Amino acid sequence: MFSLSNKIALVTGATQGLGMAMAQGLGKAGAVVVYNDIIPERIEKAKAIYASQGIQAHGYACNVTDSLAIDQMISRIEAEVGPIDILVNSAGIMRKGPLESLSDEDWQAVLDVNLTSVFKVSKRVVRGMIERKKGKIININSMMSELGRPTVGAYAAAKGGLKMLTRNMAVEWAKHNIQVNGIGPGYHLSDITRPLAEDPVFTKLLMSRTPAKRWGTPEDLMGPAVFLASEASDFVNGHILYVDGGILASFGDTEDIR
Ligand code: GCO
Repeated sequence: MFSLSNKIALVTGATQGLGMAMAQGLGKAGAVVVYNDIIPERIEKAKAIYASQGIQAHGYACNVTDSLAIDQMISRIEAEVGPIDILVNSAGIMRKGPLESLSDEDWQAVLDVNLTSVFKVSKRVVRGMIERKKGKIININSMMSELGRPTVGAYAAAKGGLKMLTRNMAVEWAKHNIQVNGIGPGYHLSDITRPLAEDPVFTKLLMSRTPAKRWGTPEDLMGPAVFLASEASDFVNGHILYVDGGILASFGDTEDIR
């Protein structure tokens, strides 16, 4: 029930980091991987990485905030690769700063990529899923779907909105046998979090808040992605699966901050 053989999976933002790891997980489970990035140069570089892991992957450059570009990319994928069975909305950016001084442009960029693009891409891809009466959509949420933290206000607002967008997609599209869910990564080593991992003070805070007492790795997200992309989750709708080492279950402990 966890096999993804004969499935085509589109993962946005999957030329590096968490998106690429989840795409690799889907590929290892048998899916044909279609991956996206806004930067064309990254597409070719990623193709070699996928190939080195024996994963059949097709790359498409597209700005996922641009509806016309999205329509052109999805039409090309459907024509060149085939119908999209699984959509993972993983593209995301970070613009940090205190809310009182955050620029309108930074706010809007974060909301456009982390929230609105999910609406735009999903709206275009779901057409085929509705026609075929079958599909899986996985939106990549965050700890910040549930928690705030100084300087990530725009990101938290976007990811909080993404939690409810995920639930509303699930509510509207379940009758078409389309399961929409989310994955909420905790703190996993990625380009966005690398500065934090290099900060001993933050790591001390994080370990006090993480019952598993370690940083997550991108590989920790592979299994959850396969589960939500497979038949094993055919009656799971509107669920945000947090892969966080227990952060959201814990008030924290004093062990690491004495
Ligand atoms: C931060 C981090 C987080 C992570 C991730 C946590 O500064 O707290 O950047 O926002 O990016 O989203 O799940």
